[in-house]
Amino acid sequence: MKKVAIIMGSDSDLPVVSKAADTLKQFGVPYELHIYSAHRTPAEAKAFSETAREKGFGCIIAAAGMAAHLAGAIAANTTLPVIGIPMKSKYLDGIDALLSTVQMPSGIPVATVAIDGAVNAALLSIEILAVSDEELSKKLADKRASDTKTVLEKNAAAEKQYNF
Ligand code: RP5
Repeated sequence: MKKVAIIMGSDSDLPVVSKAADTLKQFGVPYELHIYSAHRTPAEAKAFSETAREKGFGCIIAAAGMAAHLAGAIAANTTLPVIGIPMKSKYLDGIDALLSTVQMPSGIPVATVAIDGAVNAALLSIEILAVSDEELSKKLADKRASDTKTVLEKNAAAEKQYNF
């Protein structure tokens, strides 16, 4: 199976981004996690992107906050699919990172998830790998069914408590 890379701009992103790692683990998808910054360690971020395909990665998740150029800088150096997570920061609530990540120029796509959307980033990366992996695709369908069941159970409990 192809691996997923999780790259983040700072260790301060870890508490949120580790949820992407947890999700990949739940699905049995191999991953690597690295802290590389587009601004503070641009050489490492570039080298990783340029060699990711030959190292067996199928998708890259890139999380960054503030002037968040990491996902775009990675996408500029690979044709692997790149998923950007805009991270919330204390000044502008993540709107700065959202706009920096999502507004890519034509030709260099970044699939941007919600602010702090680490779980969805992981799920999207799994969906990308599952295009050519039946077993993974079945796991995704099972998870959807189980999530739906949970919500319907909550609905039943709420209806029972509040409706008369
Ligand atoms: C970004 O700047 C990082 O991704 C992080 O979200 C933000 C702040 O980084 P620290 O100053 O906490 O290291 O590059």
